[in-house]
Amino acid sequence: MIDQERRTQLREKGFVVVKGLLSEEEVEHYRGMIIEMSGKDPETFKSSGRGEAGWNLTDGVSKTEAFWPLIDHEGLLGHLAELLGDEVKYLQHSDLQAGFSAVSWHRDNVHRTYGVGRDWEEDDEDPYDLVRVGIYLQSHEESNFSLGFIPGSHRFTGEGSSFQRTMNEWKFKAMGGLAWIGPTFQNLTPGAEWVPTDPGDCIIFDPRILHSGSYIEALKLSMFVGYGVPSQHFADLQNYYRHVRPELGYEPFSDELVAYLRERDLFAEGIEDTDEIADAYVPTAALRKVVASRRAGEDKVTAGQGRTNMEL
Ligand SMILES: O=C(O)CCC(=O)C(=O)O
Ligand SMILES: [Fe+2]
Repeated sequence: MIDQERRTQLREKGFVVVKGLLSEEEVEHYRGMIIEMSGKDPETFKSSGRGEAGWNLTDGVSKTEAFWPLIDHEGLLGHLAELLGDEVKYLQHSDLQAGFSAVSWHRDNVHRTYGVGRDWEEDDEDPYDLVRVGIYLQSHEESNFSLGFIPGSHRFTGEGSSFQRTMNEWKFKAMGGLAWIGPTFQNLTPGAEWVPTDPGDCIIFDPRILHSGSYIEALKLSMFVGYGVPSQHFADLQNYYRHVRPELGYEPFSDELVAYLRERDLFAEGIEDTDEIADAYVPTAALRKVVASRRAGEDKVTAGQGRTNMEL
């Protein structure tokens, strides 16, 4: 059943925080698996910035059966039903991350230029009912990690004139660039709301909202999953990651995952595959090459040149 107050928060502000979604046992279970897969050692990990490069397995939850219980986690599905209703399906937009923090302001959706493209066209008939869910497994005290948001930056119809808001977008682009210099610049971003996270905490957000990870001082471990109510927006986001951004290494769902989702009524039926989405954001060719080679574990950047992670 929809909880109108929380739904309004998601729609107006762009994110909702669920403290302690996972139990201590679940946190330990998922932590152990990510540490093993990533080869990252919490004892020796060097912080982001000029520290060690992070590990990010794109679409890691869909690709790794041991993580599927997260997809139909009862508590999480309960929150999603309150926010988006009973028609929620699993959306192919996932990640497993260790020591990875995307430290510049960015969006995770298809149309990343504010107001351009159909992600920004929504009405009561065709709402943008998609969310990205981040679940964190490390303490704030140790890692100093917070996820930052610019509240309201996901809606074209939000507060302020469209001219004012377009100017604002340029400001955040500039701030995004400055954030690469270091945490002091990142902390100067006006209007940002920073959400500190502790083990098992979950943040449910609109993929269009401007957000940024903070710099980290210890190994950060996180898992991302996507959900939504099937629509053109849903099809666009799935096709975007699967077909428009091949350098990210998304693959079609395995037959086993499709069966797993169908058994739980979480599979979005009938989405047609396409690699053509007008106005979709694509990084420069050079950036795509870096992303692809990092994904393949061929990162040749040497220590001292800066190991800060980029957004995808
Ligand atoms: O650093 C974080 O936890 C945020 C990561 C992020 O924004 C992303 O993976 O898209
Ligand atoms: Fe992101």
